[in-house]
Amino acid sequence: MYNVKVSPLGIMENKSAIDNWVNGIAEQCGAKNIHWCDGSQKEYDNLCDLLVRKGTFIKLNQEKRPNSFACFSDPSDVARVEDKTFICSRRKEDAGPTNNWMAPEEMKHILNNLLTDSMQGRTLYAIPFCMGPLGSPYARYGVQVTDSEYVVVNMKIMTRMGDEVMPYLQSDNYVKCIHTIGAPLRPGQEDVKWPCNPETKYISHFPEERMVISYGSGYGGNALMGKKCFALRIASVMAREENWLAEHMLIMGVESPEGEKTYLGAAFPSACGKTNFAMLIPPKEMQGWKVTTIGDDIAWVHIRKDGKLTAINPESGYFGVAPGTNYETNPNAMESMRKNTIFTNVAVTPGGDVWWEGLTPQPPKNLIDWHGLPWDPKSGKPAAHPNSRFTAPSYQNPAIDSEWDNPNGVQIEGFIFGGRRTTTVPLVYQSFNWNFGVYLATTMGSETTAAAFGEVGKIRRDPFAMLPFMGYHIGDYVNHWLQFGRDLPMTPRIFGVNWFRKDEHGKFLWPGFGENMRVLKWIVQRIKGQNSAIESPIGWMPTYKDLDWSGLENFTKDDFAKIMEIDRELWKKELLSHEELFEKMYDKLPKEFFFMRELLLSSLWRSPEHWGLQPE
Ligand code: SAT
Ligand code: MN
Repeated sequence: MYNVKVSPLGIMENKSAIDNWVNGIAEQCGAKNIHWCDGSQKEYDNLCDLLVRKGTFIKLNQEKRPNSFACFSDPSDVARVEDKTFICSRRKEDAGPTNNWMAPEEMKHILNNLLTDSMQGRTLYAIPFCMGPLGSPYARYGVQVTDSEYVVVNMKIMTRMGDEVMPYLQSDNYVKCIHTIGAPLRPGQEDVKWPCNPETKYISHFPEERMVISYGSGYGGNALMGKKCFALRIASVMAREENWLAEHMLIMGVESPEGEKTYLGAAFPSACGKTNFAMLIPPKEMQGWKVTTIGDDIAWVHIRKDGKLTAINPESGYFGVAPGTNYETNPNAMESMRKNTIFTNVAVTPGGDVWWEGLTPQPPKNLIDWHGLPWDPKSGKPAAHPNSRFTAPSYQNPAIDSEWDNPNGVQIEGFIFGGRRTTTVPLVYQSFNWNFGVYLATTMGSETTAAAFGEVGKIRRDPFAMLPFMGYHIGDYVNHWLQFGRDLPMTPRIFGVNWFRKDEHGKFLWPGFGENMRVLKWIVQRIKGQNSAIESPIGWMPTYKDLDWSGLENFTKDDFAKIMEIDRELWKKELLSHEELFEKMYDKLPKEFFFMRELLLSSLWRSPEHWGLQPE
């Protein structure tokens, strides 16, 4: 192995091993030339200009959206492709029952053929990048090669990249990320606005080699490989080996009126409002409470020397869902994307601004839809794609936490897990202990959303909101969480939430958004031992009086009883359906889980009078 030294000037003395790797790929892929990204603003501006010239980017109105761009993807390339995402571990059983698996040699054989000459007529960009604050003991490094300028400029927002990373990069400490859109440009052939391979896509992870090869897609988690490919799938494998956690979690700070700060990690599946929650603005009646953002999507959690947990956000930007975002639902996100932002698959107004469903009650006239065509409001089709996104730098978030770039991370005192559940699951409850919390998170269910290609609205078990992002066997992952807890002198508290419960008429029972602060306050107070709860069959729950209702007095005790209701028959069914997941991971299912399920089931048989559930 090469040992690369860092000179006092901070310039890597020898990057030839990495150079060789990049040059080899460029040669195989038949790239026209190689561009090592320096990460400068000038480089970013030049690439955006190039994308405008190519017709990929539309430069937005400079007054309304300074230095911002919109683009429309190919209709085949609008979300992650889970059926084309593979974990190519050497042994099939290491990928587990929830991942697609292919033997590394077999996948490499396929990719070898596909990669050959795949970048013809295009520039190969080499992006050295860092996940986490530069120089942090918890940061990890990567080099992505790509033939997509769109990917380079998005990576510039989402990661620390370019020259500043070079001093930390060593030939044996980086994750190899190979990306091609799979659309070679033959001589004389005209380029399209969103080149990709509409037929063939492979997002392939080789965990043992710390390598990812992504072919055929230019969009989101398929192509911005620092995100799900590295920071979750590959990092989850590293984390298990090195005893830490790589999680699909936002990290938020909650400050009380007394100035006491509590940091929490919260996991929700894609497109269930993590960005909104991470940027929450409390209702004005809850004076003095404040929420600040460390991250909105991914958390890397480590055990400190004192046994407490610390977390960093490996990313430096937001790749947030646009539809539904507005000045009411998420003013901080709106401010974050006021300038220096890339919009993908939103609609564009004649005045050069952007629009999506839910931005304003009435759509502006003469919109261009996400297909790049004039939009007919009567068509019944949305103007913006349901998974349209904004890519915006973290530092533009008015609610950014002062510690967000702290190399030492922030101390995590609690975890929240939540899915999108129309029925059954109450607004909030606290697990009896760490193990029950792991059970809760493992059996978490959610209705599917547009963030992944496929049917929307079906319930699927999504353990820890990690199902699409697991780099190894789900059973090993759950056991890792249990073991992790055993290593902690004091385990953080674990909570379940559900903002999405509906009444029998299909109406949401909870107003959501800023009002979630009421739930958060109870959570923080529980962590600090400052608020009460009653025992229910599934965990500790607040009664009506335990929550702060100032400003939401029209939410009655009856409403609360409804949203907190534990329907015994539904819960018996719920527990039975856990079987389906357990059966899948049977060989690795922690033995604790059988007993916990039995315990939960048996407490459902207790009569309601004993739950103390009546709101007093
Ligand atoms: O496309 S991404 O994976 O980046 C977004 C998401 O699904 O959370
Ligand atoms: Mn996500």
